[in-house]
Amino acid sequence: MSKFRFKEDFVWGVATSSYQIEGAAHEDGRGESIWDTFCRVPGKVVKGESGDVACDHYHRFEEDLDLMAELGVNAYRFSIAWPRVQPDGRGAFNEKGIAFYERLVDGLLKRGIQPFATLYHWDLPQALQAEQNGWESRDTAYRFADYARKIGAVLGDRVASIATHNEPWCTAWLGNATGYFAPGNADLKKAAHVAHHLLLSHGLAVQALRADGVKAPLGIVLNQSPAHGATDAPEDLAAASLEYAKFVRWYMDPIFKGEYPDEALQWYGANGPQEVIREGDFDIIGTPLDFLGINYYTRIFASACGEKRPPDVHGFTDMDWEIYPEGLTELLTKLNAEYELPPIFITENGCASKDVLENGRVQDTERIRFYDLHLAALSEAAQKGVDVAGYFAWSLLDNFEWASGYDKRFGMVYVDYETQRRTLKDSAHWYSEVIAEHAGAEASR
Ligand code: GCO
Repeated sequence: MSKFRFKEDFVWGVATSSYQIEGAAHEDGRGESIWDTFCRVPGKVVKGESGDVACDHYHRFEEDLDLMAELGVNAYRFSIAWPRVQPDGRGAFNEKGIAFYERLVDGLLKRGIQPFATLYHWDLPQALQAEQNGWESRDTAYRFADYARKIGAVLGDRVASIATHNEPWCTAWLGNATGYFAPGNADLKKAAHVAHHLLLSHGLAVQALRADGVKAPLGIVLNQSPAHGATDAPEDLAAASLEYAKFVRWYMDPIFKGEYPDEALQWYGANGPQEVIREGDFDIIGTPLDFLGINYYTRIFASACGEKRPPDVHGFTDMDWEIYPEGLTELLTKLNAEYELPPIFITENGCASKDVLENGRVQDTERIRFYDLHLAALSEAAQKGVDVAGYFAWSLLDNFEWASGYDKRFGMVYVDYETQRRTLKDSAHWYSEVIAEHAGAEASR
């Protein structure tokens, strides 16, 4: 009997992204991405690491597909590297790059695993950054729609869904307001302009794919958290409300309500998106979606007087992120009350932990506890009426954790980067049992 209650056709998956696992950064015609460039900037990535080799998934994808089949997942969320498909971000497409994703998708289908494709997981063709400052330029939104149409034409009849973007907040805020991620800008107005062009590109791509007759469900993936004040003092509650507006509503409101949240617009002031918003943009951005992907990791804990560490309720992950499963139930029920939502997939949830491979085994009990707590929280949200369609564990493999490099391990499968040997961790075996129990429970219901 499964202790988690989800609908019978619930999707059980694992997730990865192109730059974090593929490697083969200069192979078969792949163009440079802004992350290839960013990794070469001294000090930006721990130990100066990069995705040059990563998990060598480009060459080892059949083995990784077999691992997924062994896990018993019925879906796999992956991203397509735009520069592998269209090296310059415009013009010619790279047939070898496209062929890789056709082999990947066909390999999934052959194993009965549904392919959930993401068009953009941060690896913008460097040529677009060099020529027109990437997402700062409105034209890049139109380049993205052209790229989307190509993927729709080639894979649209084989993939189970297409998400336009993964976590536009990371691209806009971490990549352009803080400089922590590629391309490394630290300029609030650039971040607001980038966010608007990402949202516009999302809407343009959805409209173009629909116009081309692509049948795959279309959506977007947003990283979200509920926000709490460090205390009940009005100034802390106001700080939490503002952070929620900047992090969650900044993307949800344009897509589902046709406007930016006023609270956050006030905070941006002259650095807001007003200069780049054009007549009709919100009609494009608000094109109805078939699903919403939500990546959940933790809550926002806000204080009016700077950083405040949350109380230690369930502990902290190796990223020093608070483990807060209750936040997933709270977030989903709040969103469900405030927006007209399509079905929701949890497209990422997982934790980094200090995994040790010993005698061919990784006893990642902390990760099992993390998944157990969050699946219970998700099940509670489903019982409260949230239309929860599926769950993707982040991640299948240990992989390149962006500015943290390879030190932070999120995988259910341990990767020895010296040998590229994969080892299923205890959490992988646990996840397999959970999936089997759910299938059994549903069959007997
Ligand atoms: C994200 C990205 C992933 C990360 C994962 C852990 O959500 O930031 O989608 O690429 O690796 O979330 O940080």
